[in-house]
Order: sequence, then C-alpha cells, then structure tokens
Amino acid sequence: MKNLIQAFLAVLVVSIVCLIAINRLNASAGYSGTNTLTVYNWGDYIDEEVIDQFEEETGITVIYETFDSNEAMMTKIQQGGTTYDVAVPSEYMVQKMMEEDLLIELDHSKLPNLKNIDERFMDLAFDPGNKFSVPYFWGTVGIVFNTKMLPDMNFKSWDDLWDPELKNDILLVDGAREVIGMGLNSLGYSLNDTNKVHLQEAQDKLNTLTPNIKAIVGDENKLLMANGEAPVALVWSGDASEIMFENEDLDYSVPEEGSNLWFDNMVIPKTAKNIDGAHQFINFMLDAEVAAQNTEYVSYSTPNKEALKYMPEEMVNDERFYPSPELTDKLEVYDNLGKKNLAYYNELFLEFKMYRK
Ligand code: N2P
Repeated sequence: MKNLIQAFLAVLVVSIVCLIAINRLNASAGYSGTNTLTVYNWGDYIDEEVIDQFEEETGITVIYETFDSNEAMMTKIQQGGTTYDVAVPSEYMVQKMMEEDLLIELDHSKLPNLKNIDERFMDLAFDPGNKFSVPYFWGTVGIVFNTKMLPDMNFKSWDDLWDPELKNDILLVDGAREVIGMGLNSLGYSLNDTNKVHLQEAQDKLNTLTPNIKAIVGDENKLLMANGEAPVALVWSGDASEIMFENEDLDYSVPEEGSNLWFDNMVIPKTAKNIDGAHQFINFMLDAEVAAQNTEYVSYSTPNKEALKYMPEEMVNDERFYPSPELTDKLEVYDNLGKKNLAYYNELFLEFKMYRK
C-alpha cells in the first residue's frame, strides 16, 4: 500500500511539473490565446520600444507582422491562415472589410484613451461613430524632392514629373491607388473615378512617364532619397517627413491639381483570438505619451491631439505634415470603389508595371 501511495504521489508530482512546463512553453512560443497578441501593421510603422513597453505592462506577448499594401493585407486576412488580433487598414479598406463582415465591433468602454483623438479625425464617413476603427496615423500623398539635385523645380504640378530633364530619376511608391490616382489627378479627374475611358487615359499618360521612372519601390524609397541616390519620389507624406530630418536638402510638395488625404486605422478582425488584448493594445497606442513617442519615431502625422503636447514644436507646426483643415478640404479621400473597380485599378497598375519592362 505504501509503495502504491508513493508511486501515486510520484506520478502526481511529475504531472504537475509537466503541466507547468507546457504552460510556460506555450506562453513563450505564442500558442496561448490570452497571453499573445498578433498585430498586423504596415512596414516601418511602429516604434518597437512601444511594443516592448506594452508587453511589460500587460504580460501579453506581441507577435508582430507587416504588410506593404492594403490589398496584400486584405488577401492575407481573407485567407484566414493567421489569426490576426489587430490590423491597420486605410479608410477605404476599413469600409471594404466592414462590408465583407470581417471586423469586430469595438467596445468603446475599453478604449478610454479614445478621448485623446482630435474630433476632426473621429466619426468620418467611412466608419460613422468609429464602430469598427480608430485612427492611427494620417497624411497626404505628394512628391519629395532634393532641392540641391533639382534646384529649378518646385513640383507644384503633377505634370512637373513629366519634365524630360527627369530621365530615370523618379521613384514611385508601389501602390495601385496612389499611382493610378496620380495619373487621374494630373488629368484633372477624381481619385475615385471609375469611368473606364478616364482610367485608360490615366494609364496611357502614366505609360509616357516610363522614361523618367527609376524604380517602383516600397520602404526602400526612403533610403534612396535620404542618401541622394534619387532626386524625386512619389510618397506618403510621413515617409517624406522622416527623411527630411535626415537630409535637409529634401522638401515635400502636394501638387495643386489635388491629391489624396488618407487615414490609417486600428481594427480588430473577426479572426481575432484575443479580443480583450486587442482592446488593451489599441487603448495603449492611444495613450498621449505612447502616441507621442511612436509618432516621433515613425514621423507620420498623429491624429492624437494630446500627443501633440509632448512632441517637438517644429514637428507639430510643420504645415507640410500637419496641414490645416482649409488645405485638407481640397484633397480627396479614397472611396471604397467596390470589388470590380478595385480589381480594375490593380489590373491597370500591373499592366503599367509590365509596360516598363
Ligand atoms: C508606412 C506606410 C504608411 C502607409 N511605411 C500609408 N497608408
């Protein structure tokens, strides 16, 4: 009997030790639903120290993955292979995800820091009442250029890019809406135009830009511009802002014919496993000091009005990156054009990329 009890106790102790070990392993390898959070964001779009702080404060381990276009992000979420807890789509993609029932309604009672967001960026047409999304960064699309390498140019017009002097000089951001949009804007059409004749005209016009294009790139554009390896690039404003701190010869212009005003937003996809953790993460990112630190690092424009108080004045007062409502009113926000039209934009963009080869 004594032996039996001893054996039973031994088995019990071994089982408990095993259970503890398995638990620890799961937590560190990211298998435990409640102790990990999978975040899906644009490349170069967060200060990793902020992630460390969140992990320390909450004990949640963040698994962080990046994408480089709204379309790539959407495809991955639809495939459902990875269960993302937080993603960061732009406004037109938020709307598309809402329509396709891919998002969880946010619990505002778990997001007290939402009060820090400037009202100007709340309750926008793509998500009335911010039911599904909260603002992360915002900005414009424009041209960053090197004033030393191109002393006679100011890029007040999109057509300046077609100057034959710019042979093999231009970097384009690798985005269908941005590039086709530039073609449309340069012809005086809307960024949300779905008229196939207009879109064809835009593609034809873009094809004539080919001799001036050096490359169509992602985040590498920043290094090439900062190092003076290219004199001009079509970029999102925050990329310009970041490299302008590194190279004072650079300037940024939003052409007068019009351009895009965009908003990137945090959402919780339906695939989420850790909905409570996702709210904690979003609320953490909305904290004024966290947002200020993240903004100084990333250099994009923050919608967090409380964060502005902790940021350097020269950053906050720079009208190129914090344009007034009078200026932004003249810009266009992308509409969700629907599946067919979006696919058509992508097709035109792919054809344009192939035309260059
Ligand atoms: C950051 C990209 C920002 C995307 N690298 C603008 N929507």
